[in-house]
Amino acid sequence: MLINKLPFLKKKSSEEIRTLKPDNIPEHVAIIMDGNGRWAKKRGLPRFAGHKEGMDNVKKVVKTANKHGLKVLTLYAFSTENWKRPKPEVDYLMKLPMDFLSTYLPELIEENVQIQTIGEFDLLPDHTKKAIQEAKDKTVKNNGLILNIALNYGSRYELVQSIKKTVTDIQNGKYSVEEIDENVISDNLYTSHLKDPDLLIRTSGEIRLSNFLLWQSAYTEFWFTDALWPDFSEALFEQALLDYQNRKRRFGGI
Ligand code: V07
Repeated sequence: MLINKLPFLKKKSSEEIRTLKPDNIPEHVAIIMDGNGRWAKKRGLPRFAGHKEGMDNVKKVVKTANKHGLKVLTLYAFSTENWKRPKPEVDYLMKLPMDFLSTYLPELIEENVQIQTIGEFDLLPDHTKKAIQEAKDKTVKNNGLILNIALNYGSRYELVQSIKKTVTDIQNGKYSVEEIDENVISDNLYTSHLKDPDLLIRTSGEIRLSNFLLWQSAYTEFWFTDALWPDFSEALFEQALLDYQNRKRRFGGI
């Protein structure tokens, strides 16, 4: 049979489509955790309650990421635009890293997770920085999943920084204008040490990138769900991974 020699011509059985293959798990998944305020509103609760529930869901998602052997999980926790929210909400959000780490850091250490961040870390409140820095230090030798939290992150700002750094390097004679290429820009982003995301998930029905990983997501597969972040379950995460496996990535080729 010709079809056995050309397996890519063969139609996938429904079984092949429904089961996760361990050899094609995305290495790097990025998530925009949207819909926490709406989750709370639907229940007549204050927005804070939604953020707290969303925080607890972070731990569940880390567990699923570990279960499937992901290497990097990047979560958009706080954008450069989020400072415009009412002060009490910003103050509450800035306490969540401490709340999260005081509850879950021991388990994360147990699970060999390494904590990293991307974004303008220095501009965070001192108490927030202190808690996160301690978690980074305590997990720096862990070689399991990288839990990469985007905090005070904005992609355009990140690109501006990268370009400024590139210009400064040129002024200092490190290389010439002709030598600027995609790698030079990438190497000056917060994510220089990470592979680009294979899959980007956004919850809560919004179909946009909102200044998240603009450069890094050039060839990323996107997956959207109407589920609000606190309702984003293991089953939905696995559905996203399965849908990823059923896509054909071409990276601009044919
Ligand atoms: C935040 C909960 C998740 C939904 C989106 C907004 C609110 C976990 C963290 C965190 C931060 C640093 C760290 C470990 C965990 C967090 C903020 C907001 C600012 F090392 N959730 N979460 N940070 N939300």
